[in-house]
Amino acid sequence: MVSQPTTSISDLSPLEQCECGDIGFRTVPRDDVLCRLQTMLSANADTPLMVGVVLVQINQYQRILGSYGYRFAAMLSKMMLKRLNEKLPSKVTVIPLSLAEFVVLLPDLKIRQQLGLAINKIRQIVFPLFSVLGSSFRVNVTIGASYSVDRAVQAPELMRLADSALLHAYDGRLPQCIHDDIPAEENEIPFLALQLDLERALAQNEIGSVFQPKVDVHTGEVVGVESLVRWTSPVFGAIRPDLIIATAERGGLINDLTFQTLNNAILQYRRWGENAVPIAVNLSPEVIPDPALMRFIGRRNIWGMPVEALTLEITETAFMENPEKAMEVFSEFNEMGIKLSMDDFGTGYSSFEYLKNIPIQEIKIDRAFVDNMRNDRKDRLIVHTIAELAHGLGLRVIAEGVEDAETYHLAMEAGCDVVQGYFISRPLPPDEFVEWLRRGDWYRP
Ligand code: G
Ligand code: G
Ligand code: MN
Repeated sequence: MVSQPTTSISDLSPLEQCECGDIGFRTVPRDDVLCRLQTMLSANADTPLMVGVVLVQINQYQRILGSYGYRFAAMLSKMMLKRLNEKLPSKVTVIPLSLAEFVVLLPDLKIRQQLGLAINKIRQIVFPLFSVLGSSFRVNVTIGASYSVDRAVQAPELMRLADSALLHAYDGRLPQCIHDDIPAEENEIPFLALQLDLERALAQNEIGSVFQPKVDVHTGEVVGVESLVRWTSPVFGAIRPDLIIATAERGGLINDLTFQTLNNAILQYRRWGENAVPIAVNLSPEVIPDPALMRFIGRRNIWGMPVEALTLEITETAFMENPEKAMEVFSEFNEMGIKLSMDDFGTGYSSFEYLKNIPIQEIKIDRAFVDNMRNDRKDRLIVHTIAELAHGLGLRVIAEGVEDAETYHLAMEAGCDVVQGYFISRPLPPDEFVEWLRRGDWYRP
């Protein structure tokens, strides 16, 4: 008689002893996924069929873990895996990469649209409530996908494309993304390398500023300039300003960038001497709560530029992300004598409550409204109404994005005080600004 081996509780590992023990959710290493993927790609080699990779990530999984614990979270993941397996066609492979991430491999796509349909199907499957330990749950997912458009693509690259699509979705706060939706230049410039080069450029003072004039609509007099960041990376070429800002924000470099743009402004102001005009600098919402920046701006003696000549432009959205903090910081700026301007007005969600109390001196109406005044009576009405409201509150009104004489006059009729845009001038390098000022040939009504 063969004696059965018996296991006593003391033989078990601590994990197995604990009552939450094994939920039976096994993740698969990426290496194994790549093997499966490569097999699918090889199987299609002599056919026109393509392979699709769909990464499905549960949003805020850390919140589920932190609020309900591992056991609960793992049961949810297990239910989701089960649903996907049951509801997707059997030729489709669903693999759990982690508790929060699944990869769905589609072996035989005929056209790209099928990938989109598969993504919709996955959303439909995931959407209905999950019931875990007596509680109902809605799971939200972010999806990144790729497919073998390029017939020669290998599994690791196809997987990377899906990962980069998922990243793009997160960065853009999109629900989903397929790799060929990503703008080409974003694929060409790897974020981490760009971040490193930006860090170096900041250390070496390579970030430049250009200046776009603002003129009084009635007199045509230059009342100031807006400084706009410019940078040509020696490695990647000219980088769009919004990409510079996004890279700086994500890479923890935004404070340095702000110091540099403020420094550029101060330096230029001094160099312009008798031609100097007030300068507006854009402030990223990320730097608003930074005490070091506040101290820097507050140290009047290092300026060599009267504080009164500085305006800070902050977008309406930035104001509203943290209104209390914004209110506090802006009051401090105000006490220092610095002017504040609410940028891109009309596109965010400011409440009248804040508009009433926030210590700003100026509103810049978003160019989307300004630009469209020529074509649309409603946009004229919006600009007119914003101007009237702003004047009632004692604020100056700027129309940005004025591109022709007609818009200039419409802005004037709508009651705007100042105009800015290509029609007056493009943003100018510092030396050209002085020349432009000397020539004095910009439009006057
Ligand atoms: O010229 P333009 O393409 O430069 O600018 C694009 C966007 O980038 C604008 O919305 C502008 O507000 C923003 N921007 C330009 N320069 C700066 C800067 O120095 N700091 C911040 N935070 N934003 C800037
Ligand atoms: O968001 P902010 O106001 O800071 O944006 C300034 C941006 O608008 C810069 O990118 C600048 O180059 C751009 N810009 C300035 N004048 C015009 C214009 O007349 N038309 C268009 N389309 N863009 C303009
Ligand atoms: Mn601006």
